Amino acid sequence: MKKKFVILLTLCLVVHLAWADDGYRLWLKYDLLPNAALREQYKRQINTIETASNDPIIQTAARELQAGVQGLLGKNITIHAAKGEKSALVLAVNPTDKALQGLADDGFVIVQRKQQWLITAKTANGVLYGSFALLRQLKVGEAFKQTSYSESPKIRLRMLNHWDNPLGTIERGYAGSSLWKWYELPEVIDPRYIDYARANASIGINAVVLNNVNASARFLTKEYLVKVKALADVFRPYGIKVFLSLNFASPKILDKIPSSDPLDNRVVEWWKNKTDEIYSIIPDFGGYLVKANSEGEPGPQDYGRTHADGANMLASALAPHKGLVIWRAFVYAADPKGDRFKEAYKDFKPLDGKFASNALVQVKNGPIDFQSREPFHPLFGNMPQTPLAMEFQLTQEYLGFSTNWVFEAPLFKECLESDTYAKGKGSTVAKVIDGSLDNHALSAMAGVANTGSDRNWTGHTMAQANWYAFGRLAWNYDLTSAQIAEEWIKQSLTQQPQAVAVIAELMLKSREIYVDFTTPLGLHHVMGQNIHFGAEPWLEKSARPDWTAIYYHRADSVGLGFDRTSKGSNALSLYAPEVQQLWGNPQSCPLPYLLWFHHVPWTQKLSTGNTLWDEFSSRYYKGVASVAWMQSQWEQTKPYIDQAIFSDVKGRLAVQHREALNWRDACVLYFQQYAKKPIPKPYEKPTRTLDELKKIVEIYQLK
Ligand code: GCV
Repeated sequence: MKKKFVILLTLCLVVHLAWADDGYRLWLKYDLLPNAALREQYKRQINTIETASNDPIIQTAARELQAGVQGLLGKNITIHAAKGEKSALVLAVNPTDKALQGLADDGFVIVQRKQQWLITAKTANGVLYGSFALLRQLKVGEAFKQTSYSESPKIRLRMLNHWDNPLGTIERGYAGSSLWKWYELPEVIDPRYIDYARANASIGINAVVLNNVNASARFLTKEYLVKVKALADVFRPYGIKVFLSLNFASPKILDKIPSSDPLDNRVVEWWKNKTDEIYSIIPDFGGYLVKANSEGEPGPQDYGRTHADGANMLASALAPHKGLVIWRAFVYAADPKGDRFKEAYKDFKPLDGKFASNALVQVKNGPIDFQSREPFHPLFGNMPQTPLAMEFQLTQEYLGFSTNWVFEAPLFKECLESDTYAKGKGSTVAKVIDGSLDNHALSAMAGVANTGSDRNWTGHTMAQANWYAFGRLAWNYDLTSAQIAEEWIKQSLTQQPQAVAVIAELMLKSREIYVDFTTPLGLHHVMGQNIHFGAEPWLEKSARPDWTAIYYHRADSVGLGFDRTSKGSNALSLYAPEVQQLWGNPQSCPLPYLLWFHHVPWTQKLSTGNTLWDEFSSRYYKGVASVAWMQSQWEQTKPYIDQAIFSDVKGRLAVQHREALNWRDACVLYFQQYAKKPIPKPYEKPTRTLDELKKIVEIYQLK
């Protein structure tokens, strides 16, 4: 009896393990295509992979196609030199091919002839992206309808920024520790580096910054550069270039040069030599990302120089090697009377046109700091002579870490589609970023990575979709959030139509639900000081005024919100007149931005017909109810989802519900003290007191 039980238990475990999906394979699952007809059709069409090139990137493409086709179609296929055989999948670099005219270097054409498939591009990278596009089509279970299909990326540099530290921690990382095992490098190459590169290449990401922008100078030492080289060697065959964040005081820290003044010849010489050394080790090194004079980091202003002086000194060290300097605009002085909203503009706008030709300025999507909703950053459209790179945050610092489900594609698109009116209607942020509005050849979009050592890479399985969405939008920002969600679900979770529809709806609503139970109507920056997922609207003291909550919400007996009109900080004046008109009037300002720009009386009637207080407090209740709705919707997917993923997401949704209740009760009770109004019907007053909530939040904040 005992023996039988053990056998049964072992069998159960084997079945469970065979079925369990730990999320490691992301959207790169090459399991047998469920659609038999399609499988047979492709099987007839693809017998071999042919390539005339030994280029390592082409070889990567061929190997990936081989693995994909074998897994998806269940058919062994070989790779061999070009022979022009029937039913071959041919990979070719052909820069003069007429079909490629007008496409970017990374673009590609897939041609379906009677007897062959042909993936052609101007560069090996293009062939790689074409190969992944073909695999994507197979994975989502669709046939190519056109006989000729082409794509071309809109942005040149599609990069991840890792905020990883030498000791393996990740600033604002919620998925374990760093992927980079610095101590083991360069001798040990974790196979995970290759899978990371595959995932990036599959969505068009072609550059990575390995380390935190709050940078340790250690990364520039010889000891670390050989480690960086080892990673660059792994990533190169996937078309990915490596960049480093640097510490501006490195000459001082590493070599005791008495200054780090960018106009001091000793400093200029130091950076030139260091840069030459880097290129002697990594010949295709991408360049530097710099956070300077921000949140305590050193920079050129320490010597009375400008950001442009600092950037240009580095740019000239990089220029002979065709390297780039990416200079961040995330700066803000601690001025209790000022408005942080305006700080970056104040520093950078006067520098427009003063940056070297191999420099870009990287701007966060909004003026404060990756809040769940921000108006677009006023520098977009205001620095026409400077290529501006976009910085989005994939890691969910202000979006519930890895216990909340927030699909970020709608957030990214909202910003990219915003109209700056810089050159009249249609001057969208996307057109600023891709260089088309002001004729810049350089263009870049960066995402602060959400990856870590967790087996499923991103902690919350659903956060994989944010990595995926970032890559897809950097490639083509015209894709809709719905398209991206559907692609991701079909490749990563299930192709069962009803489940796809349920999950897609959850994804598309998730960001708005998060906004509702945390910061509705344009409220912002009321989270805890250290641990940014909880509410702490009562936070009034911090090392800096602009790190408190009261600086932003300005609640009083009259109303709520930050007046940024001409009667207040006048930050609105940084935008084009059309934008000012859109947001400037509290009666007509779209509700999602209302409290960003106006101090609104509690009793003011909004377009919904409710007063501010009623609308504001109701949103919290609706938000919590929506999380409960997410939980019940998720239950419906159970028969169609891997059980390990199903249970994990179910658990995280339960945590999200608990956190949503905390946000609701904390904010409603806190702001009610100012509004002095009852909770609107039919909602019940929270059963907990504000003091009880404060205690809970204190525990979260590790105080
Ligand atoms: C890397 C916010 C984050 C910091 C981050 C900073 C930045 O302030 O809380 O952790 O530092 O942004 O983007 O530089």
